[in-house]
Amino acid sequence: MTSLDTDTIAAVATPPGQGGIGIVRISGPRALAIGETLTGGGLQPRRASYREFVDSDAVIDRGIVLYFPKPNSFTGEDVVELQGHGGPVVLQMLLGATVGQGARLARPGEFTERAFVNDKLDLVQAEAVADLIASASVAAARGALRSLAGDFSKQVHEVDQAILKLRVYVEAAIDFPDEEVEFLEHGEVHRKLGGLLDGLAKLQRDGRQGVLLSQGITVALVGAPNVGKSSLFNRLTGEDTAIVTDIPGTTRDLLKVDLILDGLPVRLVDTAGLRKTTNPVELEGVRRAAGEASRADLVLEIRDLSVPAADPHDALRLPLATKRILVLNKTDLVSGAGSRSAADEVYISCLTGAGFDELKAAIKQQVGFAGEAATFSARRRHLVALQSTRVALERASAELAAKSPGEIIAEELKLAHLELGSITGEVTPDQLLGEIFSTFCIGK
Ligand SMILES: Nc1nc2c(ncn2[C@@H]2O[C@H](COP(=O)(O)OP(=O)(O)OP(=O)(O)O)[C@@H](O)[C@H]2O)c(=O)[nH]1
Ligand SMILES: [Mg+2]
Repeated sequence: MTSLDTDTIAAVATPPGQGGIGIVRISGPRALAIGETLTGGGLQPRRASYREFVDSDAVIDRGIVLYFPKPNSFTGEDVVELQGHGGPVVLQMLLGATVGQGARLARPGEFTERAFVNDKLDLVQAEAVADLIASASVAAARGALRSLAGDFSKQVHEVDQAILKLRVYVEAAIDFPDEEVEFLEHGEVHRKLGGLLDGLAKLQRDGRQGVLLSQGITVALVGAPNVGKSSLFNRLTGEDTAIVTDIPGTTRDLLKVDLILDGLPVRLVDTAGLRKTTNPVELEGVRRAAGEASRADLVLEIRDLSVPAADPHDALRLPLATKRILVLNKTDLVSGAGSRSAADEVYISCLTGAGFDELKAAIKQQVGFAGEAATFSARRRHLVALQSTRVALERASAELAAKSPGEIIAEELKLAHLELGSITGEVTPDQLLGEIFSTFCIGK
């Protein structure tokens, strides 16, 4: 666990700009003394008092002061909140006054980091705080709240306990060498490992949903000029943002809009039509389009049904790993088209809106989004750790099948245990903690 300075930190906890109320938050051993100096003393735990906020005899503001004694506070330390008027100058004066009394300006996420260090939250819950603040949809906010409430941590903990039990079992076998072989061979370890891998598979599935829900996907619209990429962009976003003309090569810049597609956060990117060109501006557009296509989680490759298929030499060359859906546009111009949609091939008309429900369904299916059903928020970091846990458990299983010595199986189980522990922060290196908390906003 990280060792923390026991200094007192302060920050403006409300967003920058003007607002009805602005809050300065103080946490640490001197929080009460500083709060009392600025508000006249006599603060009662968890009681709101209306006070003047005074710095060196000058009244800065009037407002509510709250005092939460440790350990029953967000950070687990003494916390004082000064709730004044939400003007940037007033709040900076108030913050300056706390610093004048010995507080230090908090780093981003430092309040939540202290909550983690003081065991008020585990790492998954601390990350959920940031995800809740950043959530882009109602579903994402609900997911973050579930993680914050400990739903995800609980499931991780269950698998963690099962690995621990198995470790104890295997280590016991090693301690009784005469019985070791029998111990490991009579199928019990094999059965338990199988159960563990099943539990892990469920956690991985839920985790993937959680990542989709909280972090969303990038979808790039690519194709030859004039096929209707910008028309599709405008129809999906519901706004007339992109310029649409019948002149091939209209779009040059990348256009990006964030939208929520049935609960799935999507960053949609319109790109320049791909073709050979000598125009330097268009050339740069084509270069950016190709870059965007290779970075996106999903590519919608759009074709115009009303014109003959392009020369295969001009066909798009996307990295094989990129997921894609072939979108055949302008069905309104071709009689008989439009009823054969599949998960990776959809017929639409940007003019009439035909096929858009199928297109949305295909997007969700391609990225494996199961909908807004009860799930928690998760991060890619968690998925990586879950996968490493699986790899270690599978190695343990292979060693068991190969009748390897108990020590080797025990070692793999230990690795699996460490990987899983990094999710909730039981065995997370300080450097990773620094990275996680530095992405928070100041005052949280
Ligand atoms: N009839 C019909 N016309 C369409 C449809 N979709 C797009 N168009 C027309 O096709 C032309 C090109 O549309 P855009 O959306 O600008 O095509 P684009 O792929 O963005 O083209 P570039 O930006 O040049 O690469 C415009 O005249 C659109 O009105 C459709 O479904 N049906
Ligand atoms: Mg365009």
